[in-house]
Amino acid sequence: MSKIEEVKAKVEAGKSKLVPVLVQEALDEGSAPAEILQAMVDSMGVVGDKFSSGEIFVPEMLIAAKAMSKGVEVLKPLMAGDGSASLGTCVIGTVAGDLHDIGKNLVSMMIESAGFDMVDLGVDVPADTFVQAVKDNANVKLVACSGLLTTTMPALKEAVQTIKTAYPDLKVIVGGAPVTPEYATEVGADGYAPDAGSAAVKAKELVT
Ligand code: B1M
Repeated sequence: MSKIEEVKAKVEAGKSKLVPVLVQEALDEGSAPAEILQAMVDSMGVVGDKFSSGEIFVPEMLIAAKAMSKGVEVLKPLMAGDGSASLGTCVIGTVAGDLHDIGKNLVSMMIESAGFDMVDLGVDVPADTFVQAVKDNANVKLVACSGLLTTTMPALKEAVQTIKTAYPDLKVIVGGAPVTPEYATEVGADGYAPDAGSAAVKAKELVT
């Protein structure tokens, strides 16, 4: 089994102590950070499929998520930007009722590496909290809202509309597995991205 395959297997098995060690070993063997990251994202897809088919339950999903987060911590310094030019501040969070944060964290990491200063509000963020964060922080140019559940799509809509009502000119980007470009347009977002890499590209495009 290659080191990357081992990383995948141990994320799926939720081995939080082992995953960061294996990620480091994969790096030491010359694997690219992006390749290792993609392997872990693929593992979460497998975990989701197993949950859907009733093979595993919420606790197993949770420990797999923790294992992936530990692996991402090892990669984060390698994927950060050089900090030379700031494009402004980006406020990011997962919308109200939604506790999924791995995708949001990856998006945050990539937007940061594109040159933004990040203010991460975490998960389960009410619409008004996004607005408050824009008030409380200097030079906010972008708000990024993540939503992973079909049941929290209305919360995503509320977040975008509340932010846009308070700050009509502020750019808002949305994303997450159930979000489509059509939905993003419908709720009044300025941008949509399907994954973390394209979120960084779109973020930059929106403010420059
Ligand atoms: Co949950 N969960 N979960 N879960 N979970 C999903 C999302 C699900 C698809 C699993 C399934 O049924 N196959 C399903 C949603 C179904 C639906 O709504 N259609 C689901 C469910 C049902 C639930 C619960 C309701 C289960 C229950 O309690 N019965 C519950 C809800 C809790 C809540 O939020 N209120 C629940 C709970 C959990 C855990 C807490 C156990 C855990 C999350 C832990 C954590 O995040 N810290 C969890 C996990 C781990 C998953 C899966 C397995 C993995 C999610 C993940 O991290 N993926 C997931 C199945 C799956 O995704 N296949 C599932 C990896 C991550 C890198 O991808 O988050 O999609 P993703 O992010 C991507 C893109 O979406 C995009 O870029 C990211 C990186 O490329 N993106 C953006 C995300 N945000 C963006 C923002 C942008 C742009 C792009 O701009 C701002």
